[in-house]
Amino acid sequence: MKIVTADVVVTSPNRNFVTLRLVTDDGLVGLGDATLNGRELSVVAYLREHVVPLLIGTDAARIEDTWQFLYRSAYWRRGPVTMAAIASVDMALWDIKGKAAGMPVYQLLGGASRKGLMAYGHASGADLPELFDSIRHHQELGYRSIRVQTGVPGLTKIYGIASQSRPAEAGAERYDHEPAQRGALPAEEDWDTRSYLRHLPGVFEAVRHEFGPDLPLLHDGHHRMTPVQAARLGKALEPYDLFWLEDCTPAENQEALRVVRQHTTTPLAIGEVFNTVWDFQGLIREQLIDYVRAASTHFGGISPLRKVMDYAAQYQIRSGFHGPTDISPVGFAAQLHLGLAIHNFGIQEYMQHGERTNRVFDQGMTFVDGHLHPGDRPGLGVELDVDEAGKFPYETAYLPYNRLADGTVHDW
Ligand code: GCO
Ligand code: MG
Repeated sequence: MKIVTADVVVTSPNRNFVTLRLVTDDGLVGLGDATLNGRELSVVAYLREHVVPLLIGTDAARIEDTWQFLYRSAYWRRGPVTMAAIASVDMALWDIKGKAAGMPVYQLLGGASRKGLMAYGHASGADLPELFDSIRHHQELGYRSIRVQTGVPGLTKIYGIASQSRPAEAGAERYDHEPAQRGALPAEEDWDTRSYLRHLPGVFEAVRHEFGPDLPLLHDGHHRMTPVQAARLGKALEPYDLFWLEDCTPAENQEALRVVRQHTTTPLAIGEVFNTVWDFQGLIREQLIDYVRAASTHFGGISPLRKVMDYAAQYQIRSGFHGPTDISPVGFAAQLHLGLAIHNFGIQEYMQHGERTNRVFDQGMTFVDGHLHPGDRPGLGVELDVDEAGKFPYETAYLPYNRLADGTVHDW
């Protein structure tokens, strides 16, 4: 089972995606996601110039060996570009192995540990009425767990507030209700942590009052607070029983979480910008987090994500894999298979891709009563329509960034 073709497919149906497509000499096709939002073409170059030539002629059955070869032979380890490239190879090889065995990948990972994966959606609103409407809309879409992001008085454009509180009705032309936007330059947003900290607890109080104690609620701090600010927020939100507070401080400084932990029992999730097992090692060992937020796409694929989840299991730390629309249907499927198989699954973020994306990628997964399932097609269960993909060439798109009122650049 040798790899005879390795193509890097770049397409921008509702947003940019980079997909590695491997073909074996017996005609099996494997797909892997290599999308790095806002920096997509760097991974394309890494794959085309440095990885594809190494893959041709190699044995597609050797997933772990290929992973170790790509990781160790580069000498320059880690980093989002390298790990997204390796992730796409790892996923494509799992896809091929599943197809060769005639089984969905979750069966190869040990079989299903549950019937389906609880998913959360992104509700947001500039004010309370808009936010409530968005939460109801997500409930109508089938979500049983909701992330809550809200406008802050005095700030005009901030992270996580969709221009439409009912994104599914925004039409196929939208840029997948995510913050990145097509255009030559990144958009500038504003930020003020004191206003945010004053405003947010009242929002959660109102949401709990309106929707009751049962609904799991999540919030993303998007790396914006100092350790002591994050500690204060976690404490202030305790009465509203959050499922998690995500990325409360910038993820580079892991010691910050020790300070946060000393002050609050609000569960913490971190890791969407991490790219190796090593980034989680101390956080897991010291029990500074409750949920692993990595995405298979940015983490080197299914194989290393499995390893970190097995380590996390020893500390009762669960998964909360990153699932915005910048994870392609292929990367998303990869983590659904893993989430179904591991014992310590927690929750799965699920933003829905646009209609054009779903024409390029035919997905085998289902979403029923708030729960996802990867489906039972052999492999990952996603097919790529290469002709359809070719209709949507790459378009420059950047994530926004933040400035404070005095002009200082802040974490976005
Ligand atoms: C999330 C994330 C995303 C990121 C995006 C960046 O929790 O889903 O924070 O919204 O901002 O993936 O590319
Ligand atoms: Mg996040």
